Amino acid sequence: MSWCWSAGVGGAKLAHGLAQLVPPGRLTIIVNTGDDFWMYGLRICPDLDTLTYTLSGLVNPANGWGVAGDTFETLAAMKRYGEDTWFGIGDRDFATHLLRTQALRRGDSLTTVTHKLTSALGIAHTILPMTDAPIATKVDTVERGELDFQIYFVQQRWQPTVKALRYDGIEAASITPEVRRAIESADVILFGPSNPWLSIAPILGVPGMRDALIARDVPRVALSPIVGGEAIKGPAAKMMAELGYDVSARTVAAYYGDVINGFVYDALDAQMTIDGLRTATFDTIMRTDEDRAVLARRMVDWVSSWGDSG
Ligand code: FO1
Repeated sequence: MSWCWSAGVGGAKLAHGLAQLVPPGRLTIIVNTGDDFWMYGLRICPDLDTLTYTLSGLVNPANGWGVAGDTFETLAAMKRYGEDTWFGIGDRDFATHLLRTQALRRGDSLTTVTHKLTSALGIAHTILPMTDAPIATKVDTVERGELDFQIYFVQQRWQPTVKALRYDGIEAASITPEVRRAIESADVILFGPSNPWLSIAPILGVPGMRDALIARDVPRVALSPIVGGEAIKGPAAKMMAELGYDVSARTVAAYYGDVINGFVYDALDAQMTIDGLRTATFDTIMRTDEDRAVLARRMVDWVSSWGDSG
């Protein structure tokens, strides 16, 4: 049984739960790269790194990103030179960006260098960028016009009012053979509890991605990042309201459209009916590693109960 998982940062926790359940080599995680950007001449890929650090046990658990116990001496030295230091890259984290940038400059694809880094850290599952083409999520805001993603998310702490989003480079991007193979061989496809507009939209926006997913007659299940009208973490609820959507799990299900045939949302919203999909409600808030494994197990058991009726 192989799984395929499209994750943003919100998805890393459940991916961690699944990685504890699914046999080595049977879980492939397709990751958003719209948050990627250049800083100090280095290629930073936050969602790939969050999954890599989470699955290798290196992640700073307090943030969900960066390396646990990291120091920031390099950043302090950058500051002494008068450089911008609003993006908190730790000294150990720099090693990842240096090696990735060196490999990209040598001509390696992002898929290749991601495999090298995750294998070196002993990760038994496969982490794939959604495409090898460079993609840049742009956030058009009322107060500051169009912002690069990390300027919006980190420097401006996602406070500007969002008017629209676009994903630079997405039209020219293509699905890698590795991603296509993962989708075609998956017995189950899950979409993590990620921000649909920031983390899932870029993945679904890669030309051919939606069709490749919809073509698979297997469980294609999304997990709601909205619980009781709130986001567990990050700007999802604020952004949905600013874009004029009703902030609810139902809106998230509608966003996915025919990409999914199943939807999981939190027991707090159990009174909410969502038509046209197989649905289940669980306690979806993951506070501990144990919570991650329990939710992953519940989702595995639920889709397994679909049986041949598909
Ligand atoms: N997020 C922050 O809110 N502040 C930071 O200083 C920050 C640093 C950082 C460094 C490396 C990395 O891989 C991620 C980092 N993030 C930081 C998180 C990152 O901006 C977000 O995880 C994603 O881009 C949002 O999906």
